[in-house]
Amino acid sequence: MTSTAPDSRSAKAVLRTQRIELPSWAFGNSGTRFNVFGQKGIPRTPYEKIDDAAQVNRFTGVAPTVALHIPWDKVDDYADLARHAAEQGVALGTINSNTFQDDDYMLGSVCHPDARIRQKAVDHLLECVDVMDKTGSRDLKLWFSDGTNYPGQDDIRARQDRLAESLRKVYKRLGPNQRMVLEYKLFEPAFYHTDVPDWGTSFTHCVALGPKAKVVVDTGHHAPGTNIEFIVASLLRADKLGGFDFNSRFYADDDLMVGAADPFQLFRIMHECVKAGALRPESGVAFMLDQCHNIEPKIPGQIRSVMNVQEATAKALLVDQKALEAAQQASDVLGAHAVLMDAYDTDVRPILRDMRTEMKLDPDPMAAFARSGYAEKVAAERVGGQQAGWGA
Ligand code: PSV
Ligand code: MN
Repeated sequence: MTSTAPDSRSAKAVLRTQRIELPSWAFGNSGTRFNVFGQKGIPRTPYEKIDDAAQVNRFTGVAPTVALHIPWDKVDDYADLARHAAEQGVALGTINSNTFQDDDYMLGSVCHPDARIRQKAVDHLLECVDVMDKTGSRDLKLWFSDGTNYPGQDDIRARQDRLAESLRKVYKRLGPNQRMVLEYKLFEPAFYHTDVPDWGTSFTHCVALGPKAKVVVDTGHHAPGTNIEFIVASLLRADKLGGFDFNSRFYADDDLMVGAADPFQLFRIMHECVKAGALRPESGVAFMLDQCHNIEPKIPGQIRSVMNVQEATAKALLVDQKALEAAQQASDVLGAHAVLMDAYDTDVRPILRDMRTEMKLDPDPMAAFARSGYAEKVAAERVGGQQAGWGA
């Protein structure tokens, strides 16, 4: 029987067009609630964060946009920041909102019982859309730390009503080419209930809002053992997957490099994306990283993460879809599983090295970055000033 397996050439053609967005905050100092660890050469301004992100794109060739977090990346002149990004070969991407780092939000933001605080949060979200107008960004990313710590603390249903009303106000403000993407998270910082804890809640609100509202799947925001690829498949089926915040977890929201904890899971997620055609830019699915590197150097941490996504994608592209479908139709349980595992077990690193060479990149981005001397250069130059951190 002749093989119907996709060859490495067709996989490379898709991999070349893959786009992975980088989070500006991944380049700042990070840590846990126990300590934020300072590293040498950390950017002091959004401009310097963009310079660092541009290095990741320079060595991987597939990370040409940088997501901003407001107010962490607030600047006087966004057109100037966009110009600076373009000079570095990248562009500004998703605008992430922040309604979690203000004393007023202790009991919530858009779900808060006090109308004044809800309005303050909505005003911030509207300000983020103003920023999007200036940066030309398509997506407003919403994540709410809202929830309660104790049963009875607030009315769960009333909070959902407040959430719906606040979201409606922001949705109305979106331009024709703008979207809002609503991220869910099981728990933390609230420990009893969270107002957007799961994809069902996010989905329900997005459906009620309309076609410009989509769900974001942050891979770190699930209970252990959750079948994330099922969620991805379901959202893709309903045309409601706005994108990913990629990272990985062993325990909770660990924010480790994507694919580090469970590369098989990442492959299974990418398999659903490939099957649904979600890698095509027209699909509107944004592949973003959302990681805080606590102990590893930032730029190599991001390069490694991009490579991990590429490797999972390459394996997913190698799945023999025709053979898989035939085995599934024939109720051949082990045959179908074997088709999937054949792709997963393929060493795709030579394919990616080839592709990089064809793209006039170094086949080994980690080594090439280390050799470039950039890390030593910024460590020597970036002396004084306030290093960016998670929250600045
Ligand atoms: C919340 O845990 C989250 O995943 C949201 O995306 C925030 O904006 C981001 O982390 C900040 O790192
Ligand atoms: Mn996230």
